[in-house]
Amino acid sequence: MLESIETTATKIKRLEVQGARNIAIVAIKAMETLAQETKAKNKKAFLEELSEAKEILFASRETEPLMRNAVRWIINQVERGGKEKVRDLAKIVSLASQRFLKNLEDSKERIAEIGARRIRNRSVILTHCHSSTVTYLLNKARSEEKFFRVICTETRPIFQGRITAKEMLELGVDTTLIVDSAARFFMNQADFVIVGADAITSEGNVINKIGTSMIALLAQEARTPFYVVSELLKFDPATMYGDYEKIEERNPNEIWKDPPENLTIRNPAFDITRRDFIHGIICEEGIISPHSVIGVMHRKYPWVFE
Ligand code: RUB
Repeated sequence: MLESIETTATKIKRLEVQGARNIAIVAIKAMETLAQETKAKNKKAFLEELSEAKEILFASRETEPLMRNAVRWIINQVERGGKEKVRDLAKIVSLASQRFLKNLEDSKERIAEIGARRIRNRSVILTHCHSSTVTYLLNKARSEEKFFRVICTETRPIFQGRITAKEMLELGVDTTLIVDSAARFFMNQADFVIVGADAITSEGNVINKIGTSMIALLAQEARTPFYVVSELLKFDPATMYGDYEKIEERNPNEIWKDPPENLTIRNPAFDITRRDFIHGIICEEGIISPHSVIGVMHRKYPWVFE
């Protein structure tokens, strides 16, 4: 019965689906499919199925609180919906999924609107990895007839920067691809840096693709503003109660396919950028300081803390 969930989790693990938003979206859709196809006979069995699905999805990638918040919220809606029949419970999953997806879409639109205002004609923007939120924002700026230049890092080990570069070229944006280690060399040309996020902690630190914190560090040294674009629901409530965000460590094969014996290769997928290096977080509530994330979360999404 959990076939759709298993298939989705495998796709996420293998990086056939990439980026925090896309991961959350496919996970939500898999929950919906599960609810449509369930053979559970009663509420208890249905809730057990949802809980098993949750565990499988959570294990697919460790550093993805947006997906976790979405799945948890959907299950909460079912538990609190006051319904008993499986058919009605499945309907709740469907409605909750649609609502969450709509909120994600609205947030993306709002973030793009706000962020695009920061981009002027002839702005030069440096970005790292591939974030669908960043590229949507740049798409928005482009649709406002702004001409700007984008510098993309290639993003070792698996080159997500090439995806960004291709998307930018399709938009007709003047695009330059650089190796990750050339970021300092080009930083003085950039008016600002924009990157996405996988997670935001209660202290306002941001977790994103490995290399992001290095870029933030050198952006500060070059006095180049460093912005993060992120839906607020990438906030991880567990960090508030002392847990550290887990950093996924991936297969060393991604770095070197046939390495010499006895070589230790480490391949963390993400790193943590301290809030002091972040000029602002561009989110659905506006451009906010990393320090204020927790307050904004309490106001806008209080259920996250339950
Ligand atoms: C992708 C990555 C992206 C964030 C944000 O890493 O770090 O910057 O996930 O993306 P990976 P989005 O390729 O390992 O998934 O804005 O699309 O949520």
